[in-house]
Amino acid sequence: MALDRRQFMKQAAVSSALAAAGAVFPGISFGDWNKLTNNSGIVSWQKSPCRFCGTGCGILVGVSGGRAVAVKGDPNCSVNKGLCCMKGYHSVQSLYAKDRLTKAKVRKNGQMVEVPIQEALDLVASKLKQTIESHGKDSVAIYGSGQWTIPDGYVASKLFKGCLGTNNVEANARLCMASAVTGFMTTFGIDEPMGCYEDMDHANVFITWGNNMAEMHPVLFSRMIANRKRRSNVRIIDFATRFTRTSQAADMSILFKPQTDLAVANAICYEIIRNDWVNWNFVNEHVSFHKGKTNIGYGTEDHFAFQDKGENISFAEYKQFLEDYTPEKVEKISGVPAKDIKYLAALYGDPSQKVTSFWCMGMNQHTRGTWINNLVYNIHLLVGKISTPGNSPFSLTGQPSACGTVREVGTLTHKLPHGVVMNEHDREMAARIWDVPVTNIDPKPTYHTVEMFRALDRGDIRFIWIQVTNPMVTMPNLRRYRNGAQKDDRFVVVSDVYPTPTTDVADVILPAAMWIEQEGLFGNSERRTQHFAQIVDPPGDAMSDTWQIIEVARRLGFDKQFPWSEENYIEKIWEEYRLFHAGPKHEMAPYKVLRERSGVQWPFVNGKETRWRFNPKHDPACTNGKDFDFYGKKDNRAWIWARPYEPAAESPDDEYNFWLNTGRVIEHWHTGSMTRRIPVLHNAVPSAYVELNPEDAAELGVVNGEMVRIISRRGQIIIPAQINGRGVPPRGMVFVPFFDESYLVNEVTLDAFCPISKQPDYKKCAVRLEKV
Ligand SMILES: Nc1nc2c(c(=O)[nH]1)N[C@H]1C(S)=C(S)[C@@H](COP(=O)(O)OP(=O)(O)OC[C@H]3O[C@@H](n4cnc5c(=O)[nH]c(N)nc54)[C@H](O)[C@@H]3O)O[C@H]1N2
Ligand SMILES: Nc1nc2c(c(=O)[nH]1)N[C@H]1C(S)=C(S)[C@@H](COP(=O)(O)OP(=O)(O)OC[C@H]3O[C@@H](n4cnc5c(=O)[nH]c(N)nc54)[C@H](O)[C@@H]3O)O[C@H]1N2
Ligand code: SF4
Ligand SMILES: [Mo]
Repeated sequence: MALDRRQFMKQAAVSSALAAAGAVFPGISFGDWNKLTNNSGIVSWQKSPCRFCGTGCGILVGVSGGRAVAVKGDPNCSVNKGLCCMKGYHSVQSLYAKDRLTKAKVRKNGQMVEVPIQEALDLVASKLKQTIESHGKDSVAIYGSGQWTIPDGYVASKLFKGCLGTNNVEANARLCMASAVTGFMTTFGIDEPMGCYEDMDHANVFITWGNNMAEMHPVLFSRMIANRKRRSNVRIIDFATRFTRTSQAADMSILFKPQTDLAVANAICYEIIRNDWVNWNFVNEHVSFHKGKTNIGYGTEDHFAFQDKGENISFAEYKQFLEDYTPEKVEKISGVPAKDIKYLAALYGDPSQKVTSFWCMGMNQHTRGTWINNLVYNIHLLVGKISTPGNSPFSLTGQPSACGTVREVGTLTHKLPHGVVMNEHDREMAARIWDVPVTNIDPKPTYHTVEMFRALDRGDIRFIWIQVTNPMVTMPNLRRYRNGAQKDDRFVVVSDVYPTPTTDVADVILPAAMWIEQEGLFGNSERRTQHFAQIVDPPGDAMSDTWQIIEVARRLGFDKQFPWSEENYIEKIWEEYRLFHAGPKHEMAPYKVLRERSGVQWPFVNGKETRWRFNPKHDPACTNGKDFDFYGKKDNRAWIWARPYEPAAESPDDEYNFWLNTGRVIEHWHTGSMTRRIPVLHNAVPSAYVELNPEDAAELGVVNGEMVRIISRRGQIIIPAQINGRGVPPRGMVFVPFFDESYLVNEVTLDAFCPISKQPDYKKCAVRLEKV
C-alpha cells in the first residue's frame, strides 16, 4: 500500500496531463463539512490558542453535537484581539477529514495491518528495549516538533534523557528556530525575545529582514498595517530576496542577493558609526565587543562538531573590521544601492524613530544563521534601541509551540528543561525533579536533527519515534534520509493524525489525538504560555502524544517517573515542569492561572507578566541598579559580534545557474497534511508550482501552467510554472512552496547548515531549469 502510494505520487508528479486535469492527488481528503456543521446549534464556546502559527492567536471554538464546528477570534486575547486569519478560522475542519487515522497499524510481512493500540504500544516498548540491549542506548531516538504540546515534549525528554539515558532527543524546530536560539545565546546568553507584540503599537519604523509576514504571520501583519493607518508617521520596509505580498504592502521594498544580508547589516553598522549615531551612553554601559572564528564551513560532512566561545575585542578593532563594509563596497556584493543602505542606517540611527525589526526563516535558515541574528542585534545595540516599548529586534517563531516546547522544555540534544546537559548543576536539578540517578543523564550531546537522520542512514540509530512532524517531506536533501529510514534493521514509529509520506515509511503508526482533542499547552513567540482544555473527544483509538509516551514508559518499568492518572496528568506534568523554571528570570504561571486566561507571559513573578526583559521598569530579574541589565551574560552586557560576510554553501554557477528558494503560502500549513484536508484552503491553492521571474520564463519559453524541470546536484522535480502570481523572484531565482507532497522540492534542496546552530539552509541552493 505504502509503495503504491509513493509510486502513484511519482507518476502524478511526472504527468503534466494529470496535473493539468487537477486529478486527485494523495494527501487530499475532505470530511463532509456541511453535514457536520448542519447541527442543532452551538452549545459552548471554549478558548484555545490557534493550532497553526507561532503568532499564537486566541480563538474560541464553537461546539455542537460533540464536535468542533466553528471558530471565532478571542476578543480577550491580547495577541489578536478577536482577529484570525483564514487558517485559524477554518482550523477545526482539519480534525474531520475522511482518512483520519483512528487505529494503530503495524507492519506484518511487509503489510500495514490494524491492531489494537495497546498491542502497538507493546511492540514499541519491546522494540525500544531490544534495540538498546543489542545496540546501546544511543541507538534509539525520538524526533518531535514545535507543534508538540509542552507536556508532549516534557515527557519525551524525561523518558529519553532522564530514564533511558540518551540525548537522542530532537525536534523539527532545529529546522526552524535553532539559529534564533544560538543568536540569542551568543548575543545575550539567554534565549527568547526581550520584547512583545505590544512593540508594534509603539514602533514607527518596521523592517522585515526576509520575513513574509503578510502570509506567515498574517494577524501580526494586520496589526502593523492597522498601526500605519492610525498614525501618520509609520513606515514599513521589506528587506528580502523575493518580492512577496509583504513587499507589496510595505512602503518600500529592498531586494538583496541571497546570503548578502550579512554584508548589508555590517554596512548599516558602518554607517551608524561613521555618522556618529552610536548611543554611547548605552554602548559604554551595556555592550561588549567580540569576534569569533571565520571560514567555519557548511556542515555537509558527517559528525560535524563546531565550538566557538569568541574573544573580546575593542571598539576600535570592531570599527576596523567594518572598513570592509562601506555601503559602496556592499552595493557590489548585495545588489542593494548604497543610498538604500544609508537610508536604512539613518532610520536605525535617528534617535526620534522607534524601530522594530522582524525576522523568521530568511535569517534562520541560513548557513550563517547565527551570525545574521548577531548582526541585526548589533544594529539595535549600537543605537540602544532595545528592550523599550517599540524598540525591538524581534525574532518571530513559526510553530505554535517552538518556544514553549522546544526552547523552554529543551527538546534538543544538548538541552534540558531550563538548562543544558553539559552543565553539572543543570543535570543535578533534572535528576532531582525527574527522580532518576544523575548518572543517567549523559553530559555529552549526541545528534542534532540532520545528524540524527544521517545516523539513522548509517545504522548508528536503529529505532526512531517520530511525533507531530513529517520529515519525509521536510528534511533537506530528502532522498538521502528517506533511503536511510527505509533500510532493513531500522524501526520507525510514527505518531500522526493522517497518512503522510512519513507514515509510509513507518513500521508502527500510532493514531494521535489532535490539538483540542486533548488538554495541552503551547508557548508562542512572545513568551506567552497558552493553555487549552480538551474540547472534543479524539476519534477511535487516537490518544495524545503525551499519553502514548507515558504508556511506553510504564511498559519499560518507569512507573515511578510517570505516575500520573488520565484524569489530571496535564496539570501534574505542568506543576512538575514548572519547578525547573523557578526564579525571576523564567518563572512560569501556575496551572490555575493558565486555565483561566488567554495566555500568560513569562517571567510571571508575583502575579505579574513581564513584557520587556532586561529593562528594570518591567523585568523583576534586573538587579544591577542601572537602566538596563543584560543578566544573561557574565559581564552583564549584550555582545556585539564582528561577523564577516561569507558566501552560501552552494551558489549558482555555469552548470546550475539559478538560485532555488523555498517556503510557504498563507493558505497552507507546512506539508499540507492538515490544510489540504480543509476544502476552502485546498481549493484556493490546490497544488504547488514554481515561481519564475517573467523575463526568465520568457527566455525559457514557458508560460503559466507549463511544466518545468528543476535539477540540482541531488535530485529533480517537474512542476508547473507560475508567472506573476503572488510572489515574484528576481531574475536568476526560482521559488517553490513545500506544502504539496506530490512535488517534493526537498529532493532538490541541500543539507548544508549553520555550523553553530546546525539549522539547514532551505532558502539557497543552485539548480538549473529545463522546459518539459
Ligand atoms: N501560512 C503559513 N504560515 C506559517 C507557516 C506555514 O506553513 N504556513 N509556517 C510557520 C513556520 S513554522 C515558519 S518557520 C514561518 C516562516 O515564515 P517566513 O520566514 O516569513 O516564511 P518563508 O516562506 O519560510 O521565508 C520567506 C522569506 O525568506 C526570505 N529569504 C530568502 N533568502 C534569504 C536570505 O538569504 N536572507 C534573508 N534575510 N532572507 C531570505 C525571503 O526574502 C522571504 O521573505 O511561518 C509560520 N507561519
Ligand atoms: N524546503 C523547505 N523545507 C522546510 C522548510 C522550508 O522553508 N523549505 N521549513 C522548515 C521548517 S521552518 C519547519 S517548521 C518544518 C516543518 O516540518 P514538519 O513538522 O515536518 O511539517 P508539518 O506539516 O507541520 O508536520 C506536522 C505533522 O504532524 C501531524 N499532526 C498534526 N497534529 C498532530 C498531533 O496532534 N499529533 C501528532 N502525532 N501528529 C500531528 C500532521 O499531520 C503532520 O504530518 O519544515 C522545514 N522544512
Ligand atoms: S495568524 Fe497564525 S495563529 Fe493567528 S489565526 Fe492565523 S495561523 Fe492561527
Ligand atoms: Mo518553522
